[in-house]
Amino acid sequence: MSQPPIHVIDSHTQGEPTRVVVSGGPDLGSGPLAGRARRLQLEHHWLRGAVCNEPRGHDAMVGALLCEADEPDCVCGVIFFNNVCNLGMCIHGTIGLTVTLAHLGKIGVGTHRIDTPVGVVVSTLREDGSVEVTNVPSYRTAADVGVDVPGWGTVRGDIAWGGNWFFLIDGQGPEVAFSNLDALTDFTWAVRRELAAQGITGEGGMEIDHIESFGPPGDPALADSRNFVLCPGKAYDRSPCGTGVSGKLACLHADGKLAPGKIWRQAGILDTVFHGSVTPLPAGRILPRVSGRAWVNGEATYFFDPADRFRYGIPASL
Ligand code: PYC
Repeated sequence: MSQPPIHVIDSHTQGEPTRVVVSGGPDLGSGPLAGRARRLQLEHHWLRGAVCNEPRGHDAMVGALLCEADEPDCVCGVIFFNNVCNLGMCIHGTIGLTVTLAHLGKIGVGTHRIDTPVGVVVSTLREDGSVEVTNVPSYRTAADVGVDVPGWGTVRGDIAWGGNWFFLIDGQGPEVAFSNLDALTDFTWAVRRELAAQGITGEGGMEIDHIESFGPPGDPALADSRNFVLCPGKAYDRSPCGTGVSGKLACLHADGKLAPGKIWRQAGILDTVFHGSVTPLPAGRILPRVSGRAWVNGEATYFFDPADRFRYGIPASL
């Protein structure tokens, strides 16, 4: 049977794209979003290729499958994915999803609960069009961990959960600047490979699949820091990466460098800025709030002609 069309709405969050699949996606059944995300990964790989791979997508594209929520009082559920895997949470994607739902007339200004595979998040669409996301509880599991990286020596960083697993590096490797994208990609990719090879993981052996490198901001009047974030498929985040900002906030708070309610201004590699703050929780955890802006910039219907060899995207290997 040929695949019926799917309908998508595109947005970008300060440079980073989100493609929301609003209809025609696979039937993943019901129950907790984590189980449905596993089914998407194992049984419906075609969606990732159709949405995130060329010829329709590219390696920086983040897909967002709109679902029924399982948790009560949520406006919707969502499963985020990129060209290689699902994401636990995605803040730039939640900001994109929020403006997309508003564009569709499904929500207005105000506070909306959204179910995700790692827990419920709360998205607030403000009068001025900006969006604040209250993320899942975030925390640092290890500080100042050394990993030996050929060509770079011992690279030190913190391990933190912000809805995805991050290794956060400060002041090492290539200068964090847009002119250094290739060198930053090589450096962070080498770190990621060595973390995996040396068995350095997040909790429960979870792979650390996001690497975040920090340097000074381009303009200290606008930001406190600039980051480069390498995503699991080797693309870099064009935004400051909200789950990465959550991990950073957890580390800053654990180091006594960020008081509750104080604003941390995190620039990404394009010098677009997310604002973050923390509310302390028991056991050294924090509840991060991260805000930014997104713009709806396209809408499409995808067709799946059985005669089209690349209807599900060009695979990583032929
Ligand atoms: O904003 O959380 C984020 C994110 C994760 C991966 C790409 N963006």
